[in-house]
Amino acid sequence: MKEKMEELKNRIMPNGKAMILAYDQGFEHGPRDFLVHPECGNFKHILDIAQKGKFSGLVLHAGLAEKYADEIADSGVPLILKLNGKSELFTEEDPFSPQLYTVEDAITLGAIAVGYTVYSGSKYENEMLREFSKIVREAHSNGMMAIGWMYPRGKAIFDRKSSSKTLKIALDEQAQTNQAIDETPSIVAYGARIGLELGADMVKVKYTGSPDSFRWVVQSAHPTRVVLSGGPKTNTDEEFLSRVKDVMDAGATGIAVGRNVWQRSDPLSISNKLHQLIYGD
Ligand code: FBP
Repeated sequence: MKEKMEELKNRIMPNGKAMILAYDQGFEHGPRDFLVHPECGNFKHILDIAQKGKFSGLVLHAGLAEKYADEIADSGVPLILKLNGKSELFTEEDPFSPQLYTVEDAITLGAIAVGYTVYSGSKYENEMLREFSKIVREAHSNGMMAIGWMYPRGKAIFDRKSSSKTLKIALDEQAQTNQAIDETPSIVAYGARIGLELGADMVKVKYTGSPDSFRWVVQSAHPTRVVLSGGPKTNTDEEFLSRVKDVMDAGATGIAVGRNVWQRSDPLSISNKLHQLIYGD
């Protein structure tokens, strides 16, 4: 099992670095994310970007993974199945993203790793922590990697009267930088650490605004690998590339991003630049 795990890890992290394309936004945000560029909603176009752009993984929900199983297998791009999800139509302040598929489903669909979002801080965090910890165990028993989308979120993290000491530190950080509370170093680092404590092999987190603060996130998760979540498309390629450079300088393993690649008019051009930054070629 250990050998299988090593082999699969090398596929998602060739040379120890990861460049993952996320395409679960049609579920999480809705097809509005595809309006900016008509081809964004065409899965074959996305798979083409993943293959030609030399991505080391592609994140999907089960529907696309099943409908395009042959094309994905032919492309050679490693599949990461996202096991939970929620739509943005449900707007309660405390989010819950239920598990929808199992590790067994992921294996049947040809995935070599599984992903799961944990909204720590939500009043439903207990449920998500429980589900993800079980998924990590099942994935590891099958020699697969488990990746946590660690996104602290919910009413409690906006409560200025909260008794959480981390939140007090985060509010001080926010006062200095004007960052969103869920992007402050203390909150992001705590989410990343929970991923490590639950056994995740990799955690995907938001950017904290500077290489120094991101280094703290990487240290908090160590030895779990840390990858950057992209966020909305930046105005220029350079702006996004500079953020990726910052996180790589801070010790990140790479990226797991979507809109900043496939919403661009020339997704292959930015993919090549990202590959250069992450792998040096
Ligand atoms: P992007 O790079 O497009 O931001 O995607 C990263 C991601 O984590 C997706 O996997 C997921 O669908 C989405 O962000 C969740 O976004 P939000 O932070 O709005 O919930």
